[in-house]
Amino acid sequence: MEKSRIDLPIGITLDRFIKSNQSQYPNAAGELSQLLRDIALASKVVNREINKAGLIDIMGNVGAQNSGGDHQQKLDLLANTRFSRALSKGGEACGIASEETESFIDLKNDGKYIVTIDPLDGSSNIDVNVSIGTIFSIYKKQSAPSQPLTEKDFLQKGRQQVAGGYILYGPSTMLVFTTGMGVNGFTYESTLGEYVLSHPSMQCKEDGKIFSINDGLSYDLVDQGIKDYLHECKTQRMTGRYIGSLVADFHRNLLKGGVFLYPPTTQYPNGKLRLTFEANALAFIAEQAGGLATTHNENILDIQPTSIHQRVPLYIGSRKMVARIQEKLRQ
Ligand code: P6P
Repeated sequence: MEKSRIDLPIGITLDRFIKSNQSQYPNAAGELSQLLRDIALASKVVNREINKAGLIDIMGNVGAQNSGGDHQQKLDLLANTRFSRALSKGGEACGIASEETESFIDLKNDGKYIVTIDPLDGSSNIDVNVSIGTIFSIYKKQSAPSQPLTEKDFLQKGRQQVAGGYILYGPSTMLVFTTGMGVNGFTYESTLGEYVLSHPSMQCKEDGKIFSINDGLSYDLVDQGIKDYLHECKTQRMTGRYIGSLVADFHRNLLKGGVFLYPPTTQYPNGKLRLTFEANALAFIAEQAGGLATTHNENILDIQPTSIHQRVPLYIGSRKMVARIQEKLRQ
């Protein structure tokens, strides 16, 4: 007889997962574990505010733009405050760089790590109740512990990440992250206030039939190779799916197989998405799950950032599909 839900175990909570995996890190003294908990805590607060966005006056934009020229939504700023406050109080991060702020913030503590974060990606979808996300990367502070933070600490290659992850605020809220030993997904159980392991050892299918691109860009594409690739997808009757929230599009492709493309356009000659705040974390996850993330000719994780808000072209998802894009770009 099928077990009733009451008999089923709660499952492995994020706390228990982190604790049980901490022993795999010989030098771990628990700081990274605590930092991941701090990020998870902030996400629970943001999740609560997103879920009631339609009921209190936190929808719409604030009439200002961030350093990238994006119109800031009220929830963008609220999320930025929540994550910055949680990380500052937690004490494990000594600095934060956020997509919502021009420069990095030195938290002036002796934390070993720095965090780069897009507090609320896809925020233009908030008012129409479409899934949005948070994207974060964790790096070790490079400058000497006694020295103040410098911008160089925030210009590390994606391959230097200690951890990378995202929170997807969708029909259910999920936290997906990697510390370089595979990718695991946790679903938020709001009645318990816990993230519970729901997607252990996530793998990206080697190939897929879903391509994600803003088709409205068709006449703004600058690379014939991308036009040829999209034509090939359509002649092969692949499925076009585009949510307009990078985290949601990436997560679907991770689970079902597929590729997300944001190529150079006449408006964004270097691509629209940010290397530090978006591409690096998702590229770390993609690669750990067996997928791939590149620009035209470089693995995202190998790019040496030159500025915190640097944009890059992004092709990310099933390995064979990204490789096919590369072939088309070389023709
Ligand atoms: P477009 C949201 O603003 C975002 O940064 C990503 O989440 C999303 O994939 C992309 O931009 C959407 O851009 O130009 O298609 O609206």
